[in-house]
Amino acid sequence: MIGWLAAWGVALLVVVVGLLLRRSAARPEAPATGPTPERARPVAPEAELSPRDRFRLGLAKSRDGLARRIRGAFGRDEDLEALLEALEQGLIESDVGVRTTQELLGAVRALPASARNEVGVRRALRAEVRKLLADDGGEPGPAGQAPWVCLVVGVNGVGKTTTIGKLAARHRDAGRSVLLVAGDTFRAAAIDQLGVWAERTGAEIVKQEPGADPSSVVFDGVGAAVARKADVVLVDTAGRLHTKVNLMEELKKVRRVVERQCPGAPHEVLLVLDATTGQNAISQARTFSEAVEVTGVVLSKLDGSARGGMAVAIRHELGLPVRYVGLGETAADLQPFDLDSFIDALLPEGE
Ligand SMILES: Nc1nc2c(ncn2[C@@H]2O[C@H](COP(=O)(O)OP(=O)(O)O)[C@@H](O)[C@H]2O)c(=O)[nH]1
Ligand SMILES: [Mg+2]
Repeated sequence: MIGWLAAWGVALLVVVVGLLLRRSAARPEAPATGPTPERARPVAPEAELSPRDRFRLGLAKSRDGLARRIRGAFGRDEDLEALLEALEQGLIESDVGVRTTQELLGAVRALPASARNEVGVRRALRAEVRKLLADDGGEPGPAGQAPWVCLVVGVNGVGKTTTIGKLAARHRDAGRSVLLVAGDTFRAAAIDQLGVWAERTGAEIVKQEPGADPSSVVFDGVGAAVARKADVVLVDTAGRLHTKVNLMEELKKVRRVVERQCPGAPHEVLLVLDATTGQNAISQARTFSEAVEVTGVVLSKLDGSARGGMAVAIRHELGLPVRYVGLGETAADLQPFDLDSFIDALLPEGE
């Protein structure tokens, strides 16, 4: 009898442990409690992750930071003003931006007292973010134009060249021919870096010697793309800031050359902003917008930064759509901005 009971006990233990192991294996992330979880390693190789999972993984720090701040806003005080103040601080620390934060707080203020709890506030914030970002749409790309020309601009180190490499990979995967133009002629390393991406993705590249006039490279590159009937042209540009005025003049000139070589181009001017630079990115966006008519933003380095709120601020304060987010350094880490994935990754409904 005792032996029989012991056998059943062991069997039960095996089943329970098995179930627990399965549960933890199915969860790609560390539990939300305790200190900031490290960026969790995915169970599946990164290449097999769905876009939604990539958003979740890349925005882990932003999500945890915001969750802690929202949670911290409750419990101490029942007073609405105290709650709003704590939320305001949390949202601003997440780089949602002062003006946008006020809009979001308005939605919380409008909540009936019965919904003024963590779940209710999350719902209100989610709904308001959805409203503010509602018309962000789709991945830019050729719609009959050949070539379709995309100019990529931004200050040094934000991730322009890397983004071009990732974009080249996406367009190549979609079966398009791609030509890269090495318009950042300032350093030899920048030209080489683009060359590596060209090789890796099977794109063509047009380049000149370091120190060459960027406009001349762009003239050659776009001219070649027109002659060869390339599908997509991605133009890299320099971004060194110590010559801010010169840089803007240079970019205007590059833009004019593109227009002249290919009527109707550039079809897209992507401004790359580094999410880790916070509100400074907003002023960069203003400066670039004035010079070259930016049509969309790539928010890079969202992985590992606790400032995912930037995407909301950019859309709301600058009226620029966020086209892509950079969630790492590999080709698969550039993701088209998807509103639902973004909101679920940043502000999950029940956490
Ligand atoms: N973690 C992370 N690093 C990135 C991302 N995008 C670019 N980088 C890194 O940022 C650094 C600067 O990138 P680069 O493309 O050379 O910037 P550029 O000067 O604007 O052309 C490189 O080390 C890149 O690997 C991203 O989305 N996430
Ligand atoms: Mg570069």
